[in-house]
Amino acid sequence: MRGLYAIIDYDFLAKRGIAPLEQLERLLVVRPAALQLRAKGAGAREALELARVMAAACRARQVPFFMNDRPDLAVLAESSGVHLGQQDLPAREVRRLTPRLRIGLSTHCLEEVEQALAEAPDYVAFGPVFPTSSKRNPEPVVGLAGLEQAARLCRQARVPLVAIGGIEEATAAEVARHADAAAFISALLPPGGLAQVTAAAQGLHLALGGQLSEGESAS
Ligand code: 3NM
Repeated sequence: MRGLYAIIDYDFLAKRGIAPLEQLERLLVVRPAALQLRAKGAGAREALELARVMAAACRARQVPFFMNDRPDLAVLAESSGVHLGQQDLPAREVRRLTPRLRIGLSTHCLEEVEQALAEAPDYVAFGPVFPTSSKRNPEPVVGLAGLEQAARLCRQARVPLVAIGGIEEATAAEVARHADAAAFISALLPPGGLAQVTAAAQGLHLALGGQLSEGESAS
């Protein structure tokens, strides 16, 4: 996993009157390292419908698709995996439900990183690295110094590290010195709106050391 981990945030987009599938198309052009649907404000039926479309589109591009929070929806949508927060089902319970899903675990301090690594997840997400306004009640900022410490633990365990929270193109290269990938919400929807999504995603993916897919240019 190297480069851009794109998050499509249902609530963030709804506030701006943008349909999640419109952002999806523009992100997939870049072939990010992974893509997640975060749909905290959507009902289960709507979230499932969206996840099904997204999972299929991601599969066609060979982009791993992760459903946030909900292993049941992840299975039904035939997702690659599920991203679990500290309040969601534990990884070992999800594995009892299904051994098929890849599992990403969200962490916010080194103790949580250690606990997460003990579950042998497919990746660990760690943040917020910088202040963010895209999450309600975010945990304290961990900074680049915290990220560096988390990276040491993840490297030892050979588990990919995804940095998250307040990261922008200007800080992406520095983040990539420690993390394998970085996740974004707001930087994927610049002030120019949908028209700038692909360019923003490309810039972030390249700054993180991700590779552009065949036929794409960095222009
Ligand atoms: N989780 P932006 S920070 C969804 O620290 C989320 O676990 C975080 O959005 C964590 O790129 C965050 O706009 C928000 O800051 C990421």
